[in-house]
Amino acid sequence: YKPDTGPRVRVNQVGYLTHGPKNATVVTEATTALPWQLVNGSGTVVASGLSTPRGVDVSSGQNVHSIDFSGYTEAGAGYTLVTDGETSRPFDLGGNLYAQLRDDALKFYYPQRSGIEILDSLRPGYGRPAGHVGVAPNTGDTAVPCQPGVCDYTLNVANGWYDAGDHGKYVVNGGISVFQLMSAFERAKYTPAAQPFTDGQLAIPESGNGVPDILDEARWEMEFLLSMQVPAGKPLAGMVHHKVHDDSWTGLPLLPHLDPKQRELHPPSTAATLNLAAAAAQAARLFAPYDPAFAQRSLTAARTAWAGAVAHPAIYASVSDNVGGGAYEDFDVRDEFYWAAAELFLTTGEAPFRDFVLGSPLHTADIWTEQGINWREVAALARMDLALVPSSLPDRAAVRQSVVAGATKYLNTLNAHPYGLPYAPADNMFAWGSSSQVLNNMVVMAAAYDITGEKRFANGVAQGMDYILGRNALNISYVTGHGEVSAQNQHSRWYAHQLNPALPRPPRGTLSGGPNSYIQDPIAQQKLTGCVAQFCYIDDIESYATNELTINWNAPLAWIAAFLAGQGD
Ligand code: 9MR
Repeated sequence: YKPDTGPRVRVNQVGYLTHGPKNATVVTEATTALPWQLVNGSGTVVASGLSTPRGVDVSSGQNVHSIDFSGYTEAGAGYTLVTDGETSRPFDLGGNLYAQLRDDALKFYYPQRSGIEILDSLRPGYGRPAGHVGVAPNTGDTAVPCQPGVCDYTLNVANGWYDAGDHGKYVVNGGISVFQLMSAFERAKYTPAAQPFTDGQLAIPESGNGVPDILDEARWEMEFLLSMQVPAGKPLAGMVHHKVHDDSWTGLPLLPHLDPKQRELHPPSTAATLNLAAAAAQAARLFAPYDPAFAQRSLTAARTAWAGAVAHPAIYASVSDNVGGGAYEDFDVRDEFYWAAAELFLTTGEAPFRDFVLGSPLHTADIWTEQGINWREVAALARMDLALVPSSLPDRAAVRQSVVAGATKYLNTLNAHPYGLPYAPADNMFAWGSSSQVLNNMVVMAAAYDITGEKRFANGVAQGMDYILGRNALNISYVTGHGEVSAQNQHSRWYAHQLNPALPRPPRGTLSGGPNSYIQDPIAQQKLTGCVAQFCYIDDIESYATNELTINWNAPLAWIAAFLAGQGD
């Protein structure tokens, strides 16, 4: 299998900030510097220079040169970069390149909702009946029983977002996703340069209710997370069920309201419980000005969840509980404890939470690994909030320094990488959802920028985006509808256009998981065996391990696009 990767000059196909860093990569046999020309939309050469040979890039196996044309600062559309007889795909130079991406990445969530009709008037082409509301053939999420023998009650867990391309809803993944959306909103509160999140921004049913749309969207998921808590008076009260999904996997394509399989609550886990505690504590402080009652309900849930986790600190989801839904297993919840304590402290200021934070082994550990932030690893989310959200934490200065140290690591990785990637996993093994790992490392650089004001960190974020939007070995934008050639067939049971042309493709602004070296689905096994890192990707709906869409991957995309939208031109 040889993918068509188009012209050998690789650029950010959306564009570059007028006064920001502008880098490209060219795949070539040449070992000495090549002349390049920047050509504007009317065909005039407006800048030129020489490439820098970078040798063989391990993430692609290609001999490459990099090109830096940051010196050119005229805004305009339809530029191309020409070198070695090749012309890049077109791109813009401008100041307002990321507001649209931010909004699209956030708009991804509404049609991902369960429990509510998706209005075609708000998302032309994407309208569909409410999923899992108890209307046949659904068994419904309005009164879901547990797996046999797990509990004697049912819960109404009809809200929330579907996790990904499947029909499952998983607390540990939902928690980090809604947290990052709320974190984008919270950052704007403390960062004067950030563009505000407004009511009416996202064309959702709640638009116009006086609450910023990003919080309304977050609340749809928060209501789900809250509803997953074990009721008072029941065994493990205060803990949170790990997930809800069908008793066996549904096939593709299948719209949510047509899923006939039995829904089941899976046992509570300490990880899910702490995840809810963290997200609900954060929600409590952010919703307070808009809906004090909801804020109070969230805080109460966060406290009872915390108590539940302290009482049951080692109840783990089973790795083999993966029939009909993902396992999301995690056998080390020290980071979840750290995160929940951090959020509870930031919201309440209470000494016991502060002391737990200060005593956690993760508070001073080097947590800035290549895959530092994901559903299993959340310590960095805590550390960044402790650094950025105002508080009386005694060692806050050291915490802020540690974030800068982590960001410096990612920046060094990026600077050494011929494709400008702030991601160089051990043994060159790209993870499932690698696009999100890249973006999450960029979130750390963005946090360092907020702490220091040093432009090199903001520039690192902009360069990371170049990779996501086309400066990569496959010459593809991993975000649907952004860039001339973008991912179009992400794995989804309802955006299954590839299988049924009557169904839509994923909406504009949908991130693909991206290269995954581990060859974990049948299409990858058939077409990608032996691939080198960046080549371990295929834009095929059946390749769920390289090309799915998820709520936790779009969240850092939205976070980063919002950051870059506030970077001026
Ligand atoms: O994103 C998850 C990835 O980190 C795991 O390696 C993988 C296998 O357990 O599962 C991924 O999550 C999937 C989940 O299990 C089910 N819904 C779709 C998720 C994205 O592919």
